[in-house]
Amino acid sequence: MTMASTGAAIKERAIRTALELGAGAVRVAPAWIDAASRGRMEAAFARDDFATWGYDEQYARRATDPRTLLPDARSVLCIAVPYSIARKPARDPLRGTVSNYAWSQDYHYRLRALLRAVADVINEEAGAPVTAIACDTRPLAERAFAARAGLGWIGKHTNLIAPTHGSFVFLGEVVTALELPADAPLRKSCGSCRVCVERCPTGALRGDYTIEATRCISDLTQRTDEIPKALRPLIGQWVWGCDICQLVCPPTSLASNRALPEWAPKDERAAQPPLVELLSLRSSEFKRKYRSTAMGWRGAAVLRRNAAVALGNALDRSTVGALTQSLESDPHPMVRGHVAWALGRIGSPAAVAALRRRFGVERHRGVRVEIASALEPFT
Ligand code: B12
Ligand code: SF4
Ligand code: SF4
Repeated sequence: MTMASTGAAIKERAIRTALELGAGAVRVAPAWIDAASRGRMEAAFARDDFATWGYDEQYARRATDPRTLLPDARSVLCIAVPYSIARKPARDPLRGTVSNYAWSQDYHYRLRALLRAVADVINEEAGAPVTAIACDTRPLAERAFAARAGLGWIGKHTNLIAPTHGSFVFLGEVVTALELPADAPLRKSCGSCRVCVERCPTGALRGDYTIEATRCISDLTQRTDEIPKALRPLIGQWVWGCDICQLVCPPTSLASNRALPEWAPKDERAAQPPLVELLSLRSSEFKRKYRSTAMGWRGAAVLRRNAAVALGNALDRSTVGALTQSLESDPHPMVRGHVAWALGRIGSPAAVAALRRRFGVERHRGVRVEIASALEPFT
């Protein structure tokens, strides 16, 4: 057997394994340095598009060179795992909305198991460890390599769109020292479509295939500090992630291939949690309900803060009691600050009275500033 046919046979076996374990598509990119993506990344970081992520030139260099993960890398097996489950959301402003990437078990567990199984097959064929795996958390420009492998194309919403699956696919990679036959990139783009750009509530998408990530609701709901005040009203009911630009995207809404049932929310509350309950989420309950999901990444206080913002957008006076309770007793100043904002938005006499009462006793400087600003229209 020649080296090339050996590579082809290993590739075929690796693909078969991945597909059997729930992958939707698998393709191979050569592990050369991706200079074009490096340039795009450096430009994005210089614009401060990713300020919340602390990415810098060094990250761009590392993420575009698979040898960061495996010193003798030759090929990157790129894998797309579909996770979209069709679901009719309940129309209830007192329920939050969770992105469909986060409403079942944390995808890192499933993807890593799949990637390890594929890596094992390659190692077994090679008779030695010749692989490294990556999914999300390691420095690798996953979408760029997936696009180069022809797994899909990068849309104006900056997600990779896979033919027949759309963009609701997770990406994972097996980097290997073996030379596997590479696939060609697709010759596709969004053309003149701009639907996602027009429908993004925060104006995060520029329309030139770049994103100001610090404006993206997905980023806003995951950050661990204060959400900029001007952006809070634009978040609507999202309490974790955001799917709007993908839900409106024609190649995704028309995609024929859907995910396995294991990606469905475990119940309705996982996809649309009642906001008043989420506002009082304590650590023990958080561990039980959210620790094993992608919503568990940033802790309970972040989810309570997000519930406060969504309640401030729901503008429902029946929630003033719960918000007042939270303003008086939430142990986290960030949560009390966002609750103050929500009460100011509702602006009913009871909400204003609660804000004034708390201003008299609140000691945290940041929370006092939030309360004062919430009371401004009423003074
Ligand atoms: C930081 C991060 C975020 C940030 C920033 C998002 C962003 N657009 O970069 C925030 C928190 C906003 C985010 C949100 C989401 N994320 Co995220 N995120 C990441 C992470 C960890 C790093 C991305 C990164 O380095 N960004 C910096 C930019 C400059 O680089 P890049 O996007 O990787 O690549 C760009 C260049 O390479 C260039 N490029 C390369 N080749 C080409 C070719 C052409 C022709 C063009 C035009 C451009 C181009 O364009 C790319 C897109 O801008 C990746 C995992 C990873 N390690 O890659 C997941 C990842 C990108 N996220 C993912 C997901 C699922 C999401 C959400 C959908 C979750 C949600 N529903 O809330 C949203 C989508 C929001 C959006 N519109 O992008 C998936 C995307 C899967 C897919 N189909 O594309 C990834 C790959 C995780 C995974 N392993 O599955 N995410
Ligand atoms: S995920 Fe939401 S906020 Fe982020 S770019 Fe898409 S539509 Fe805009
Ligand atoms: S909505 Fe249109 S412009 Fe946006 S990613 Fe989809 S096809 Fe491209």
